[in-house]
Amino acid sequence: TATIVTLGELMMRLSPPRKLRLRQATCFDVCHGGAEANVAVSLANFGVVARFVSALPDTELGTQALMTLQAQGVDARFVSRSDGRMGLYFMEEGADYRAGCVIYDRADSAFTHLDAASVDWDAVFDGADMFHLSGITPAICAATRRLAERSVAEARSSGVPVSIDLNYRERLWTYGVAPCDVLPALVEQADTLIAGRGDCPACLGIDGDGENGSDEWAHSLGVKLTDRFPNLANIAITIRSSTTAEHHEWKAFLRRGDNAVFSRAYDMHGVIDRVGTGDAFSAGLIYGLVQHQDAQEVVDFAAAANCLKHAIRGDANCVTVDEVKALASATSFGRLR
Ligand code: KDG
Repeated sequence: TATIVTLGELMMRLSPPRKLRLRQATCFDVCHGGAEANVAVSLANFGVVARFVSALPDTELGTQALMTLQAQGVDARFVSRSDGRMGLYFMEEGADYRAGCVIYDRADSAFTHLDAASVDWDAVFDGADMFHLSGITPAICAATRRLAERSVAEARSSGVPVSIDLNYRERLWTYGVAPCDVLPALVEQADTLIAGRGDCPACLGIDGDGENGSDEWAHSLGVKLTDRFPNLANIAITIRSSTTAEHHEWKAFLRRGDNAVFSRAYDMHGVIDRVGTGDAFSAGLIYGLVQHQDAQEVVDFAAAANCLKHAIRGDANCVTVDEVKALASATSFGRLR
């Protein structure tokens, strides 16, 4: 079975129940999330080995977070326990035309104290088929940027292909560098790039031609990215047309060598939780790639995984390969029920 390594921060998420606004809340629903951790949980649910590298505080909150990873079957042997606090984020769910919002409370988290020199990189990448990182990790602070850079370099020197999801979060990147100062050098070393429709202009200074989100735009963006980053074997772009917090259309584009394909477009109604849908896509894409599926199968599997995540509360996609395949191959379906 395949082994995928991911590295990133796992936070505790606190959200008011029943779509209450934060200012109305008298209690919070608790779960855990973080882009690369979400990918690991999703991959563990697909039955592959998902090895997560991180640091959690040596407190009960850290123990609780670690137990949620272990309960989902993630290989957490490389999650160290250290000084620093549990990173938190507060999430107000959107409803209809009211957008949701996220408030980070993660400064000085244990993850920001993770010293790259203390990680046994040879053991981390032993037997690994792919390493996945997102643009969130280098966005947090200078220390996590160094950690991200080191992890990619270590993966490369171990011969492990690298996947990067740009995952642009405008509100991170507050330590004096811009995404364009950091991410292109990481993408140069990657085999697989995953980007939302607004990510490439913001993170790489590259945009497609034509109307943003159109098929023509996606094709031209794929060509420009291939020209700029010739090592990229796979370029995936996710395209969400937002209407309201609970309804949008979504599809994905994958360029693999000269082969460029789209998934079907999903019409999403009654969205339960949109957080982590991009990570669900990344996990589906990685799963398809390591299973040697062809380009159309890969993008269809990843898109169906993304679609199912919209119907799952919490950051991570707790669905099986069979459930994803059933949706990917369904010839007729309506709303998520
Ligand atoms: O992709 C989902 C993430 O945004 C969420 O899990 C929280 O990692 C997170 C972040 O930094 O926003």
